[in-house]
Amino acid sequence: MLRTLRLIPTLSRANMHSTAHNFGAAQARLKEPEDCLAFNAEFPGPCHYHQLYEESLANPDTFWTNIASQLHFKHKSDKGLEYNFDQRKGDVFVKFMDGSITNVAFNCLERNIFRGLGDKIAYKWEGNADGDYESITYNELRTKVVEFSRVLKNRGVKKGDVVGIYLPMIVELPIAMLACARIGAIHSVVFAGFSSNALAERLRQSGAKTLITCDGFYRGKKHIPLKSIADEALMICKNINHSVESTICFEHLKRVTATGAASEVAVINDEENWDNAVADSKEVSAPVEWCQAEDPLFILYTSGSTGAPKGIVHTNAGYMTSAYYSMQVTFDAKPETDVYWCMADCGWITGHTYAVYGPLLNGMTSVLFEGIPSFPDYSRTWKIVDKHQVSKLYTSPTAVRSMMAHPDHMVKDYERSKLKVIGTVGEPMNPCAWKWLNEVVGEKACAIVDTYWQTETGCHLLTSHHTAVPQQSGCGNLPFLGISPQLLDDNGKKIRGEGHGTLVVDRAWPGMMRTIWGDHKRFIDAYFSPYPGYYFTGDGAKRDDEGHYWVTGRVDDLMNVSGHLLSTAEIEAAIASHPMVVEAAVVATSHKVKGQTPYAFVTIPDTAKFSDKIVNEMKAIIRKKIGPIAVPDIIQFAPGLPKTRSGKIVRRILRKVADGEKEANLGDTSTLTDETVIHELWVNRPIKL
Ligand code: 6R9
Repeated sequence: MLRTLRLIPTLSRANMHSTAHNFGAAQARLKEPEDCLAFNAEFPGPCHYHQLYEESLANPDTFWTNIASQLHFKHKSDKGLEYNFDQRKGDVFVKFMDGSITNVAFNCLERNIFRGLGDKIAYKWEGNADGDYESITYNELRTKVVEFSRVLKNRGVKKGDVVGIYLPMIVELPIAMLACARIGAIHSVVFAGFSSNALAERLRQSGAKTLITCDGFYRGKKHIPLKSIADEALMICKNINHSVESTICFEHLKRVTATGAASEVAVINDEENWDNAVADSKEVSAPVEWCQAEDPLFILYTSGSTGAPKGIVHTNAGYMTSAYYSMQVTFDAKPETDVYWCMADCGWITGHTYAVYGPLLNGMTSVLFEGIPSFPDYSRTWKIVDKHQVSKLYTSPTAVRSMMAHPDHMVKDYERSKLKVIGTVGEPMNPCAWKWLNEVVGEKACAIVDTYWQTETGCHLLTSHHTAVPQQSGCGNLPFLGISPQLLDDNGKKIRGEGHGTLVVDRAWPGMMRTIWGDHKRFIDAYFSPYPGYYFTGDGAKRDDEGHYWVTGRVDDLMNVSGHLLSTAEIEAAIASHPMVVEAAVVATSHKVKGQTPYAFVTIPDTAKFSDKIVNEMKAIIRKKIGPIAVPDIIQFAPGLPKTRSGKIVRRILRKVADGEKEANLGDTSTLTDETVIHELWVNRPIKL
């Protein structure tokens, strides 16, 4: 029965019109379906990609509502996609199946149980310690979700309320998310690696009155006292006039093997304790809350280029449809036989769409991993792949780079014969990482699928689907079904055919964000004002003569560290809060494993000495305010910063210093107020060139 899930919308060819995209060359070379099978005969997938793609753009309403019809709606309206991307024509908005009524958690759980999947394993949980393992079936998961929905109801959480979730990768994380979805509450997951300040700021911004956390966890050998960090965040919340009324804390540490010394023992009051809360709410009724298609499902904060994080809002019907379908197509989902593993944390969008909603909507069995690829050693990933006979793996270039630095036997000692598709996300895939995945991990029998997308897009935008794009290193991506990307030049003019420009999208798709929580103006300013009529991704891209896209990186002031977006402004603000700092500028520099890493230039008063002590204090502030991931590898003393006459820091020059370029290769410096500061930057570089 599950096999019939892949839907091929039926549209008459006569209805199709050609799109503005230049796929001519690709199509000429790739005649479907025979030729695409030649690329990889083992993988069926959407061989008819080009035909499906044309259909998805020619008649999007039919295309998407046909897909949605495989999911459960209590009521279906006759609406499809409605949107306006051009603020000159009125408010910017996106809607899908407006007026329809559904529930995403019901679709993830009850719908699968009614289809006979109740005893199927939903999650195979691998703990941080090798040997800590648990599995949970769809029936059991539903029982836990209902239990926790009762807890939330008992705490007064109502439809439309925001619930903060601060948990590591344990089954209670999807349980808490699904319980929110079941009762129509809006979850706002905060990555468990974020600091108390970052958590407090997100709780305040989202208006969350309830916080779900756990006592602590181990990350490798390191004990993370999550409850103490959460308590600190609640204190900070009080100081910033936001009160969180209710905390629920899961006792996780008692069920795991300690892999290091516990730094602090959490204090959990009886009324905070998850198990007590479950016992106390047994009689509470928590039925499925039927939600409007456009009711918010969740908020997820992502870095903003001006510093303050943006609360991206996703809604029920559209997000559900895109998560369901993109999971199915990109990974060639075969729910009866697949064991799927998305290595991303649920604190990021990849964990939301491709570790929780996508796989559950498709009735998949997934691995949920609490640990890190380096613990107990770098063979852990492959040990898990072998143990669970993983067939589809979703990872990141940064994880791949960290693993490929170790001997091949750490992979080859483990069986990977079931592995068929390896997806990557977060950053561009570099050729040597691709080669390693292809040759060492996949032994040339796996499809390697780069996926480009964003928190804002909710689902894949560009992918190198292996049946549509030749499987070879350095191949670009094609748009996902229903996605219509464009490249714009510096004047905002569409680039036709080959070229390099700003990546935008000219029409809506169901799973895209709807607004920024509490700041619709910022939503318009950030994403729709730069190029009216287009969704602005913030990335640059090239398009080759075959219509393949190559994302080249951010065009704004964000950097991508190990697949996580960080704002330079946010790190600069943290450094500037050190009392000695006169001015700070942060740029991204390339890093062998992390892709990019922050590099800071700091000016202190002439009278003060730039010492290791000051540098360590600054690092501690960044760690506390943002989190360890944002700590620069190098904090360099800069007697002055290069500035334009209008006072704008010229980061182009700072990037050159950080990248270790020779002083002579500076480019034009004529717009600087004081050219003498430049030489000083090279003189003060801690690693001499
Ligand atoms: C899913 C996710 C989004 C930003 C995005 C871009 C970068 C993501 C990429 C990629 C090149 C890929 N990015 N995937 N760049 N190739 N395959 O990562 O969401 O955390 O919001 O980051 O990440 O710069 O704009 P998010």
